Amino acid sequence: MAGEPQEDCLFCNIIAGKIPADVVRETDTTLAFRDINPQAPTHILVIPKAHYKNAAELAAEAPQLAADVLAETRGVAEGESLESYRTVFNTGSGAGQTVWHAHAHVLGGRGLNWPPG
Ligand code: DGP
Repeated sequence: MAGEPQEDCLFCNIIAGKIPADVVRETDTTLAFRDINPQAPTHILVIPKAHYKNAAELAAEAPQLAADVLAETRGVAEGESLESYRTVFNTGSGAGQTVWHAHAHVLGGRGLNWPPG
């Protein structure tokens, strides 16, 4: 059920402390940790602690939590002293989503091309 922890979800297991992660920020409702496969000098994921399969489901079912995630992307950027950065929500496999727990990528520390691939 949306919002409930899923045993087979990688990010739910990181939240539960069962899988280690390099955590950089935490609030009551969100967790931010470094991506295991960084695509930029700074590449941090911000996730809601509650399980929603992607940003679309999160926005529809828990809009305040979606706002919390977005606010934390700003917190991450400030914490990393990023003047310019990109916030990305891959939604659906065709857009590159591989982990089915909503997450924002925060990428920075290098020039970023537009449009993305
Ligand atoms: P996406 O492709 O948008 O679903 O992004 C998933 C990201 O999750 C991807 O950039 C790699 C990252 N990732 C996958 N497994 C792990 C892990 O075990 N630990 C961490 N820190 N990141 C992971």
